[in-house]
Amino acid sequence: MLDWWLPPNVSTYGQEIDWLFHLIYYITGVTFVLVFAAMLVFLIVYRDRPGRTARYTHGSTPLEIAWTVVPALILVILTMLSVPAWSRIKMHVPPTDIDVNVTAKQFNWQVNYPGTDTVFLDEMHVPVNKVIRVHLRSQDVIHSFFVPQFRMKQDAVPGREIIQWFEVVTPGKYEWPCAELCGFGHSGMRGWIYVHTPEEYAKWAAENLTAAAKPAAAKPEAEPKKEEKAKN
Ligand SMILES: [Cu+2]
Repeated sequence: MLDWWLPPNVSTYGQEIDWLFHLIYYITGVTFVLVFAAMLVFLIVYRDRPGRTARYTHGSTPLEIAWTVVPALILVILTMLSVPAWSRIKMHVPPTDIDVNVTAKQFNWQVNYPGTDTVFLDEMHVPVNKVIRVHLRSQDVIHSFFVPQFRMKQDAVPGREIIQWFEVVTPGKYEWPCAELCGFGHSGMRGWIYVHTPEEYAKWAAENLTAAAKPAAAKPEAEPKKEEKAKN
């Protein structure tokens, strides 16, 4: 079935985002209908007819004040309604012991877990029902970390480390595209985030994040060599 509306939310803070999204969507939707209905009425009522002459007007001051103040008030109210969610989601990170380093580059997500040297390309593994603190960097241009089901989108900016977080309540495999046009291969820049049950995650971590697993993790090293060749 074609999924034409928002993808299902699996994040602890998704509902707060969706509520604001729907509120803004309905306000703009109603405004859109009213504006177009008024436009059509005016087109018909004031159409050119024989014998009709133009009437010059300087407009209506009360009307102009009204249509300036009402949208301004709506924007101020929307801002005030957004502040709690913005503050909770973007300005604070809940306490957690799970950190993941993500360094974006043209055109991959490079994922590293503190305490290990392993770099995973385009895949992240995390446990369900845990706050995941992401340390987001970029090594070249601006990229954007986007997981629609997590309701999370954050630019990765060269020269900055941006800390964001998410907590997922449903295990699964989630698509992880780059949402900022970042160059020729942008459309192919995507990864997958695997959200595991605690047992599955423990098993994955034991196999991939322990000292014994390190030799197996040579996968990403082929990548820089390829680039050097391409430059020559
Ligand atoms: Cu990108």
